Amino acid sequence: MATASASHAYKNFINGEWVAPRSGKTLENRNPGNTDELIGIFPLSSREDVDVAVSAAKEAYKTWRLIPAPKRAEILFRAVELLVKRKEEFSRDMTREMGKVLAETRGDVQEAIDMTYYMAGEGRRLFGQTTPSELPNKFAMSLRQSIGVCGLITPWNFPMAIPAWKMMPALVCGNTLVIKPAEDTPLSTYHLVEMLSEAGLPPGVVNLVGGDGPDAGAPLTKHADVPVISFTGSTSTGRIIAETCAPTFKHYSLEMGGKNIILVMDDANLDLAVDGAIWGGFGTTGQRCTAASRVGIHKSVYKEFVGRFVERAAKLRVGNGLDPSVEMGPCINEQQLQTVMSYVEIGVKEGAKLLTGGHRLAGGELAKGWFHEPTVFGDCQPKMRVAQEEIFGPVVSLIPIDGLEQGIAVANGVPYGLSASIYTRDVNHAFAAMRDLYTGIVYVNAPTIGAETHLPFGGTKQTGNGHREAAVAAIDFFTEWKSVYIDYSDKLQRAQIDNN
Ligand code: UN1
Repeated sequence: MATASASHAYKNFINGEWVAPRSGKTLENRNPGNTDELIGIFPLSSREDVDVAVSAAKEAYKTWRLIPAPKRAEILFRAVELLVKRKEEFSRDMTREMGKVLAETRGDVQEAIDMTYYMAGEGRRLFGQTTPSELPNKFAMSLRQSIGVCGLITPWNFPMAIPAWKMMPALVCGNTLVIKPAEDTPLSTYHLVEMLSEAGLPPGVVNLVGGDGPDAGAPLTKHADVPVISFTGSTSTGRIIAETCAPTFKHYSLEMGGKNIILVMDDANLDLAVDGAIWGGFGTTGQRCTAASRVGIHKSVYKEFVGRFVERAAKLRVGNGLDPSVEMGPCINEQQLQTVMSYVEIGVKEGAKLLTGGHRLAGGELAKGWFHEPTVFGDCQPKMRVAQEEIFGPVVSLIPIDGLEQGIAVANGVPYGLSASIYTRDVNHAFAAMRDLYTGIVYVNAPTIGAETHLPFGGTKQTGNGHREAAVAAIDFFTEWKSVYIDYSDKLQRAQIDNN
């Protein structure tokens, strides 16, 4: 069988074969840090390609769902061993296609590894419950059942981790799937699919269809044979997906935007808080849904924190992520860079104080990429657009706060609710914040990024639709509960009636 990496022209993976898109259309995947570098030519699939992939997944589901979960998990264990062996190569490829620095792409592949080990372990759990019946000689239990073909749509900022978050629980639970990765970073998903195929996954269980949202993603979300959709991306696309799924009551899980905050209290270890805010704000060039794009700082330490933070931000080395001295890579594409630049203008216009950065970086080697300076706005009002809207770039808005109560109000006063953090040495403040921050994730004395795979991941309000990824929460999403009653009394027993 031809492998995806045999040439620069990549294909779709459908029913265990690498096949050219029926659409005949392709897309160039270029390095966002140097657009002269072509990573590969990838399919731009159409509805027809999606249809073929869904039929393959539907057919494969008939047998895959009946394979015992521990056996399904063994394939995942084999795949993860292959991933571990090739971690460095895949990390380098990811830096080339996505731009983030090698330390971070290693983290991304590691997150895929962690999730695969975790979900493979679930193959021997997938616990249901047994419980006493209210009637004599009657047995009651709940079982997890697979659902069917899952449509997975994944973003470019975590090109291997997020596909793994969705694929591994879907598979171990007995579902089959069609995945459409982001058109900016398809290669990493190709690598993941190749590993699963090499590990012995039966044909049709995983299908990969490259392409964009309107032509490949939309037909997948609309498909009558796809009862489950899992999406990570923007809130505006998530809303369209919700509308698409509602009429037929598909199950859909949405992971969308964030406007996460770090609160720095007057008793915080400021060195630690500055370290955390730099990493949370500028790690992955701020292109994480968990990025710390706001920092709320107690007025009594505001000046000192801002001085240290701005000095560090201004010194960050921006460039090609494969260079070990580089600390921050490019924006993913021209459009994202434009978005960042437009928010800089918006911030200046609405009266935020531009403390450092604010410009595209296009000198020398950087001219061929989508680089932007680490940018900090000071003296922000909580309702300014730069303090309310997700920018998804290297821009951090600093907001002075009076104390814990107001800090929490500022933290919660945005349309999103993914992640929040507090730096404090006061245990009372820490516990009050853990209780009152209305987000899916809270950190104490650590930045807003860095979720681990065995805890639920997701957020409140416009960040999500009530579901969580990772951990057992993912198993909840990719299965359906079935309650089973077995009456061995040999007579009619009426619940709620005969036992009273
Ligand atoms: C995302 O930004 O979409 O918690 C996911 C984190 C990472 C995952 C981020 N483990 O920052």
